[in-house]
Amino acid sequence: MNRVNKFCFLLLTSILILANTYIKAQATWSTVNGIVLGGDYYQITKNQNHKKGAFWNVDMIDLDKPFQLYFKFNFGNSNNGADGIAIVFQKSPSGIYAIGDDGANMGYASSGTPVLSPSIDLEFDTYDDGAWLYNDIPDDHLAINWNGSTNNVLHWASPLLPNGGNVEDNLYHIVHVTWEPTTTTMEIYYECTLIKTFVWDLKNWGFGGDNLIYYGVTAGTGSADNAHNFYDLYHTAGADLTICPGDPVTLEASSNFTTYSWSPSVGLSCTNCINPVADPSIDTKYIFTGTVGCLTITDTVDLTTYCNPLPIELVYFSAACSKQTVELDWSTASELNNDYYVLERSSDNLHFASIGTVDAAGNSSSAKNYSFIDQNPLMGGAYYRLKQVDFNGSSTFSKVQSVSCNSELGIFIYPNPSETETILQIQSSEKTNAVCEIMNVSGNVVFKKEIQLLQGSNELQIDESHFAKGIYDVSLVSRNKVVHTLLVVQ
Ligand SMILES: [Ca+2]
Ligand SMILES: [Ca+2]
Ligand SMILES: [Ca+2]
Repeated sequence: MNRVNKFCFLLLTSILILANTYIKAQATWSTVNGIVLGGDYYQITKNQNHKKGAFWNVDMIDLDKPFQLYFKFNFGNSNNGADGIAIVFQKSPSGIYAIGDDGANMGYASSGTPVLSPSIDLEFDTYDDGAWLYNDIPDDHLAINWNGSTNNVLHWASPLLPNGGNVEDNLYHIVHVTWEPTTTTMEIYYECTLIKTFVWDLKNWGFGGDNLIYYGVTAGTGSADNAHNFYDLYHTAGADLTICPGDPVTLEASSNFTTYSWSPSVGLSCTNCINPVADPSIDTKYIFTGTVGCLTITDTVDLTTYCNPLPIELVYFSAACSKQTVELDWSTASELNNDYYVLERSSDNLHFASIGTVDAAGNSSSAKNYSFIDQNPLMGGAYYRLKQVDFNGSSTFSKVQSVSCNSELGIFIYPNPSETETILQIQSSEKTNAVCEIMNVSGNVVFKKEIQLLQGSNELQIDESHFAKGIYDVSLVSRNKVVHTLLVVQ
């Protein structure tokens, strides 16, 4: 939800609250004849006779959603100059290349067949061309026309200044427009003063049911001229986010207002920077307030703090020899929607197969102990892992454990597959010499090393950075015993 607060000369005139409104973020402007001045400033026409120009946002606007558009317009420095700036909503076949005629047509209207049609045209007209042809008044004024013609009048002229007069003072003046689709109401403000409340079904009456349309600004000069410039104002707190409680996230706000601030300050790294780091521990709605001239607006970002709870809290999973069997034990601190466990075994730490299942507690907040016996362990040792399956079928895996019981020599590889380095863990029942060989699929030995094994667990580090990607046979030969396993290099 965004709010627009309008302060004029310290007088609070009104507060407008719009639900689910989005404030225009920075536009991507495409221009016809215009000049990008830099720093969000743009020139629509030079102060030369018979010029016309347009800037269109390449992103269309959605009439089904509320929006707020903010600009600063500079109408030039000559009261006798011409002709003014228009805010135009259009779906011309020419799209972002559309341009009308110069002079009193102000770049949106055409003296012949209209170019900008269909369109809704909000003209800020600074030159009185007379009531007869152009429905003008002596005061610089707002009028609303449609379909790219100065004669298709939807709203007759309203003076921009409370007491009438000229606005070509070579200063930038805030102009903003709000749209509320549920009431089909557009409000048009000049220097934060409401000039026109325009209730009209833009989507259905203006654009034949089309909700996605282009918008932009146009301007023109005739035999009198002025430079027509605008400044693109934007202020947005960025997209709503979901984070784990306390996890830091940088807020992607953007603003080119004069001042800005955040509230509340709880969980923010700073309250007057544009992109604070937020790490709230509870759901928090942050309000991003910007002020420029008479205008104060806010946008909000909702940070929802939520983490997917783990299905089980596994305290440990172990594999150990027990006579000629392998005993697998595990314990959980808590369980959530946990249906059953699958015990899986592998000879190479690559290909696992189920060796049995155990029912789970379902939901539990107290410690649970489980065990499973592998009655027929693999010769040479094996890798074991625990698969946890939810009631909805989703599953998670424990870390892999290895064990060698019924052999005098066993090799295990961590990690596998691997990229640049892996560890061979070698189990030996005695102190002895052995040779480790690694062979590629063509039968070429790429690694060979003689090693002294101690009784128990031994480790050998393999630098595989010079190995080609592929599958390798790893063998360990100790006196009359040979064991093999596979290594995958990625
Ligand atoms: Ca004027
Ligand atoms: Ca005029
Ligand atoms: Ca006019």
